[in-house]
Amino acid sequence: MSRLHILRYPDPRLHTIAAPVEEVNESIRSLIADMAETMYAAPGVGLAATQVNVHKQIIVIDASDTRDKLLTLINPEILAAIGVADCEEGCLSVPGIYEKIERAERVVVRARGLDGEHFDVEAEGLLSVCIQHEMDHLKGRVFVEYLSRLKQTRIRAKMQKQQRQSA
Ligand code: K2U
Ligand code: ZN
Repeated sequence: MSRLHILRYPDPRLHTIAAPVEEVNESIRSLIADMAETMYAAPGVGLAATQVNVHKQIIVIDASDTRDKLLTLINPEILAAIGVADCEEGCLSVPGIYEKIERAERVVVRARGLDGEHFDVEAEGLLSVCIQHEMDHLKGRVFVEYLSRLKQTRIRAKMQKQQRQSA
């Protein structure tokens, strides 16, 4: 396994739309293992393949307190979105920025797992928010794009300054 580089906003590659996974094979499972290692090391609660510059519909999430319950979602689709909730969000691609975003309170998601079989997840709370956040990544959308133009401009400038300082 290896840790992968996480793209930083406003990298244009974060706006790529991910393609469906055709076959859940060893190559996909190896990528998922690397994504999980990268997520745990960050540390983060979730990670989308888009963030590591792989444009396939793959998400890894571990919203457990014990950090030992990895959820893998391949080709996820939302079957139902219920209610409305505001939750503070962050993003490994936008370090140091935390903002309240309005999301569905609960979601029902259908996806393929590591075995390639379909399964459904009913999620609420942090898991629900994270699933919606990660599925946005697969659509090429970063959470800061829900904010005002002024906030987006300030965040973009802050990220570009961080990039210059770490170069
Ligand atoms: O996509 C990512 O960069 C991973 C996010 C997932 C996430 C976003 C919003 C709410 C929960 C999870 C990272 O885990 S950011 C770290 C974090 C965790 C909990 C709450 C806020 C930020
Ligand atoms: Zn994110």
